[in-house]
Amino acid sequence: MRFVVLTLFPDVVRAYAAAGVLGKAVERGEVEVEAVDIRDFTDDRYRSVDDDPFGGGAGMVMKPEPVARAIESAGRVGKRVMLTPSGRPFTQADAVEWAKLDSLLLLCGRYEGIDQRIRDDHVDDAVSIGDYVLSGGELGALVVLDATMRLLPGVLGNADSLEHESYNEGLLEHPHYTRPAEWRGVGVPEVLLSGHHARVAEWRRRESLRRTARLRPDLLKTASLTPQDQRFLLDLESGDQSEVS
Ligand code: 6GU
Repeated sequence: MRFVVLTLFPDVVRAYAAAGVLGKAVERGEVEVEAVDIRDFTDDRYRSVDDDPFGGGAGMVMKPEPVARAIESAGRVGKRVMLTPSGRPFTQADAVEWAKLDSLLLLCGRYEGIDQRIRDDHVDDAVSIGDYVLSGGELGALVVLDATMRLLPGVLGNADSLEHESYNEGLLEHPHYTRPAEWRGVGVPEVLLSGHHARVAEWRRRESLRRTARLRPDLLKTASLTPQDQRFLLDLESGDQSEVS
């Protein structure tokens, strides 16, 4: 899959794309990351990419022409997505959809924003990665890139992790433990050492439900819950078996 990232900081994007799982996928040719410097599409002697906002006020706005030229330089792409705190929330469902495309263009804003005419007519979507303000869209673009590329066949190298993720869909993950079974005086839940697969699966499901109820109760509204899940959650509410973890 080809990712084209339009940015004023192409080095940041290239550095990230060279590391870890993504770096390996790039080396293998499964993922291509093109970091395009928007400044290369200016034509004034100062290479200026921003200007004062019409209507006045603080801050600067990214000029439309260099951005439009940078978008056009990418050629045909599957989707063009702008990263901005004023976008709709990016979700795992977007990553699943976008992983089916052959290419994705990610447009990073800086300054107060990009001229609205770009958003209206030159991109297909505008997303945010959360309710906080970053100084630019680069971290958002890398979040979208990472969440999307790790769904591509062959990238994770461990088909099992993804299967398990989809099984657990809509709930927070259960706790994980590894050796040693006692570490600094703290043990591991006995059931995990029992070798009893059905009981392990049940424990993990309940810990997922417990953690989700405690930390992300909003997710329970849309998660697919079995009658046993529902019963466990009702027991949780009445008794007080909840804890932070
Ligand atoms: Cl995508 N960009 C910026 N600048 N701030 C954000 C964001 C994106 N998502 C949340 N905050």
